Amino acid sequence: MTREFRIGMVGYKFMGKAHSHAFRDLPFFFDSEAVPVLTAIAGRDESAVREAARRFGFASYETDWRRLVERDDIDVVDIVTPNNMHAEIAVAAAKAGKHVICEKPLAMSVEQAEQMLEAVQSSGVRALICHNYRFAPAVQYAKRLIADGRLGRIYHVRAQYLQDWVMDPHFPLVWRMQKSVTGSGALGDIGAHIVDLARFLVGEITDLTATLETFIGERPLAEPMGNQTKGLVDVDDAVAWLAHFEQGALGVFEATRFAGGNRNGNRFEINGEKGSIRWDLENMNLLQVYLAEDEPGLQGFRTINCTEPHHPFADRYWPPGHIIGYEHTFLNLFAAFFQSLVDETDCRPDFRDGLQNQRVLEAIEKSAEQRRWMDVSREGTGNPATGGEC
Ligand code: SOE
Repeated sequence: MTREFRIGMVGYKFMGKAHSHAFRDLPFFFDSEAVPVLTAIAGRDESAVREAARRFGFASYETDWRRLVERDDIDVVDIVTPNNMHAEIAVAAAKAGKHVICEKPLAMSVEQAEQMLEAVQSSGVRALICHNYRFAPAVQYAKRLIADGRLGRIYHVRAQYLQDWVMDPHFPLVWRMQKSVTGSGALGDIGAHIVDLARFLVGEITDLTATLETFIGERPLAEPMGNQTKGLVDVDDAVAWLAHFEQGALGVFEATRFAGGNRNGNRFEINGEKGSIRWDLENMNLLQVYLAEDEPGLQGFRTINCTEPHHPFADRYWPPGHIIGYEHTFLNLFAAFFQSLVDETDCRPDFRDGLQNQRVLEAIEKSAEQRRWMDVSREGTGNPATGGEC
């Protein structure tokens, strides 16, 4: 017996395309009883959103997201807008009794993230935050190795997210570089991903010290306003931070849009007492594994192609060696979410993960501003780790 979940999407650019593709391809690979139905898509520009509806396969479109959220033929609202719209849409959707899917970072602040979680919890709906990289099979297998104790006690988490798409000073001031729209720069856009991977694989971060950097402070406006042709970049181009984990590991993190030659270099290496693992999104099916127990002549990192029957999600796709891609991380993420709706169980990462992620981001910003270690509390924003202030 199939359960249809009627999708109302708000937004239609990069993530709109990735999500729509995943919804449409799910039935090819997941014989779940949950079937997403592309019912409506909303955007302010009527010609653009009508074209998106046609290309992505939505049955209808709206030019006002509020109308979409109120429609009684929508079960799930999928938010793929710039970050400054996430909170208002998610709260309205939850209050209208819709389940919510929201792109990362969850919100513009911890306060907004708390309001979004509260709206979801009080409405009894379920809400997913799209940290899709957790659902790369190699990352899921890394989690299994760590959880099974194959690395033993974890000493180090080393995570980077390296991009280079805005290194040209003539690249215009797009929304991902305007604080009023995005909240933060590389920090929330790609730093949020490595925060989530570290939390998923090793656990919670207790305190940190950080620095933010903006390399190019002024950029051409995409559309000049009168005689104003340039605008200020008021967000970070790069961020680096050190962190302690609740279970005792030491974290070294870096996220930047100025690492020339790295197009989407989301990477981690985790070192434990019994072994180490390495993963790189740009070779997403591969996991490098070092096990200290290997005989002396075989010591070193081995490269595993996570497409064997034993590997997560492998049975959903192709025979061994037939690799899958970036877009399939969204299929795996959404398949888990829709199954949780059918089974009425929790699906992570949910808005609790989004809120905790937002707390780490806010602690990073406060640490950089105050040039000191900051606690990452479970209840609020980061507090100075020294002096016992609370
Ligand atoms: C741009 O930096 C971007 O599209 C991010 O917004 C995504 O979250 C990341 O997965 C890829 O790069």
